[in-house]
Amino acid sequence: MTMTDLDATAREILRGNDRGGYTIPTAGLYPFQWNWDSAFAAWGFSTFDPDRAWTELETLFSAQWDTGMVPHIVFHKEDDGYFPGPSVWGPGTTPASSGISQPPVAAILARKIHDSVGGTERLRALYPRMLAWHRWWRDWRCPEGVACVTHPWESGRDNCPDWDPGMANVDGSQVGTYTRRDTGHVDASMRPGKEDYDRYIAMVQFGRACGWDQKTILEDGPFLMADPAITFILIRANRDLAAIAETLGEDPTEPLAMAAEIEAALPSIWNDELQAYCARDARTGEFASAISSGAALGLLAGVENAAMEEKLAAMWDRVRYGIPSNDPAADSFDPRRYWRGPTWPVVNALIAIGLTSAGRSAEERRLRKETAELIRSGGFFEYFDPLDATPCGGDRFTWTAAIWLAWANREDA
Ligand code: 9WN
Repeated sequence: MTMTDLDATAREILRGNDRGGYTIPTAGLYPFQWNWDSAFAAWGFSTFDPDRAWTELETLFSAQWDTGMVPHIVFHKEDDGYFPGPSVWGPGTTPASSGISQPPVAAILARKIHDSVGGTERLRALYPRMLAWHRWWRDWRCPEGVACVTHPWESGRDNCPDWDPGMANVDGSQVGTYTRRDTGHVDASMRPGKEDYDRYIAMVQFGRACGWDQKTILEDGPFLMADPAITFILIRANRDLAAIAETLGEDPTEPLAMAAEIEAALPSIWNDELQAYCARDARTGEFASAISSGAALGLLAGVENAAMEEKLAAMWDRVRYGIPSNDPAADSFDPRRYWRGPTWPVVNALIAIGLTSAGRSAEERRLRKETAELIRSGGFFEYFDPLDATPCGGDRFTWTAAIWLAWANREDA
C-alpha cells in the first residue's frame, strides 16, 4: 500500500469507528468511548476534519463528573460485548461511566490541535473543564506530590509490570464468577491473565461498594501506586494548560503551580537501583523491578537525567521497532502480552512529543520511522511485538490510525 492509500485507510478507520460525536477504540473489543483514546482520536481528526476533532473532546468532557473527574470509559449506549460494563461500575452518572480516570493527555493534544487548526472558542469552552480535571488529579491522586493510580486501568497501561508490587497485595479470590469478553475478541495469550482480571474486578467492587468515595479509595483502597507516566503527563499537561490560558487571556498561575508541585516531588519515585524514575507502591514503598516506557515519558515533562537516558537507550536498542513497554532485559518481558513488552504506537507518539520538545530530532525521527514501519507492514493494530513487528490485539484501531495521520507519517509532526 502506498502512503496515500494508508492515509485514506486511516481516515476510513476514524470515520468507521465514529458512533456519533465520539469514536470507539475498535469495533467488538472496545465498544464504548475511552478517555485517552478519544484525545488521540481528536488529534487524528484534526488532520482532516477540525470540527469533528473538537466534538470528540467536547463529548468526552460532557461525561465529566461534578468532582472534575473525567471517567476512563463513557457508556453512551448499551453493548454487552465488553466486561465490565456499566452495571458493574454503577456510579449512577448520566451518561453512565466507569468510576476511575485515565492519563490526562487532553490538554497536551488540545493545545497541538489548536496550534495547527485553530478553534479558539471551542478551546475556551473546554479550558475550565480541563482545569477542573487537573485539580481533581491534584486533590485525589497526588497525595504526596506525584500522581498515583488507584487501579491499573487508570494508568492506561493495564498489566505493565510497573503494577506487580501493588497487584500482589490485592485479594482477587472473593470476586465471584464473571465472564470475560475480551478473550472472545482476541487471542488470550495477548491479554492480561485470569489472576489479573480477578484483582481488577476486586478493585472495581471496592470502589462501587464505597459509592466511589475518593477519600475512602485513596486512604483504604486495595491499590495505590505512583505512576511515572501519569506524573510526567500531568506535568506537561499542566504546562500546556498554562500556555492555553495565556492564549485565551486567562491566568496561567494555577496550572503552572500544579506542574511545579508535582515536579518538586519527583525524587520520591527515583529508583537508585534502576537509575530511573519508576512506579512505586504508595502503601508499602516498594518499587517496580524494571524500567518501563513510563520512564521514557520524562522528556514530555522536560525531565532529563543522564543515567536514566543511558538505561532507556539500552532498552530501545534491545528491540527493532519502537520503545518497548517493558525492558527486554527484565524477566517479566513478554513481547506480545499487552503492556508487558509490546510497543504501542500511541505511547511512541507521546514520547516523540517529548523528544521534539527536548530538541532531540534524530531520536524523534528514528522513533517515527520505526512506528511507521510497524503500521506499514502490519496494519492499524492496537500494539506490536517490538522484536519482529507482529501485529497484536485489536485491528482497525482508532488511536493507531490517528497517530498515523497526526505523527507517524508526517515529516513536519
Ligand atoms: C481497560 C481502550 C483501552 C485503552 C487502554 C488499554 C485497554 C481496557 C481493557 O484498552 O484497556 O481500560 O479492557 O483492556 O490498556 O490503554 O485506553 O483502547
